[in-house]
Amino acid sequence: MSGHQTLRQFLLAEHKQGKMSQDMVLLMEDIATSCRIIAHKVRNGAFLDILGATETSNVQGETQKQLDVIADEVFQEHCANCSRVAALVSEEIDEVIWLKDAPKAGDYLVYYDPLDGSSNLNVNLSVGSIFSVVELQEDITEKSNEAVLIKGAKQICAGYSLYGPSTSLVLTTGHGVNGFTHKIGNGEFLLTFPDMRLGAETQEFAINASRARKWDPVITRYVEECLDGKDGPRGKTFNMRWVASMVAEVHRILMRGGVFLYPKDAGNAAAGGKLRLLYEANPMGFIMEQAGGKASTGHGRILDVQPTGHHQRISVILGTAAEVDLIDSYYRDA
Ligand code: AHM
Ligand code: MG
Repeated sequence: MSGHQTLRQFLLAEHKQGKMSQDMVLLMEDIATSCRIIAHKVRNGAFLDILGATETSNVQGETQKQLDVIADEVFQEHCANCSRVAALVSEEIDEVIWLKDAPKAGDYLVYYDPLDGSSNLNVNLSVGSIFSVVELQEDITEKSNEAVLIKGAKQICAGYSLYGPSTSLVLTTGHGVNGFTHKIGNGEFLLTFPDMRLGAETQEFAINASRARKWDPVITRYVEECLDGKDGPRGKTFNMRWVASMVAEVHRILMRGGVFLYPKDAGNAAAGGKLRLLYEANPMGFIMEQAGGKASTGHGRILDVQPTGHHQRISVILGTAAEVDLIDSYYRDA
């Protein structure tokens, strides 16, 4: 016995306390299985010769890695096990995949990015999977792509798995955030980081600084003030990190605080930003809020944005609440 609660023990305890349905327990176990399988494939990718690009691109025009496609198949196969799942909405698939003939209110929609940060694969840096679950708000008569455009505030579960030095699984069902680590040997996810919380303050930020010439004046002001150090308006020295893997950045922020920015800028404004609302911004926003942080577009709470397309992109600023509030206030003043 390691003394750590297993994922199954944790899920069953949450179910007993009325914090999640039995169907959600099953779905979470299927998602955890998907993440275990993807972790195994990522770690053996060089031997299986699957680290490179495919001949295809996804609907957003991005070249897909072989592992993007493989990870998507793993999610599709396992999430379909839970009979309450009405549809799967994947970053890698053009159209919504409807699994039920007559989807009803209360059925689950599962949104996921099966392998986020996949440009890191062939240099052996951290990647991850992100997922989110929403209940259908009403019975569906027409199984269209528009039927899955539900605000992030309606999420009943979100999480990610980080394929780093160890494999983490971090979850929220709206009752705080809990982190599990995959134990090599018995293959179980064990609760190693219960009740993850963000501190009130931070001295660390994350942004792709190579885009500085494209930033709007608010982002430029915020970053310059961080870089000004002790003698500047912030009165303290900031550190900067950029992994180019959102799952890794969010995990670092959950562990030691910080703020992550992928704003809309002059280079990505036509698309609405870089990161996807349904697969990246909403689940990570929900996790941040549940850990005491915030997630904003700069002009309002990400979870309150009404989606207009299932592959929609959006400006993302998330992490320690005081920093997100400060950036929001700069946008109000601009
Ligand atoms: P992806 O879903 O195509 O992998 O793109 C999302 C990733 C995020 O994980 C990361 O924050 C960002 O793209 C990195 O972008 P950049 O290459 O501009 O650093
Ligand atoms: Mg991706």
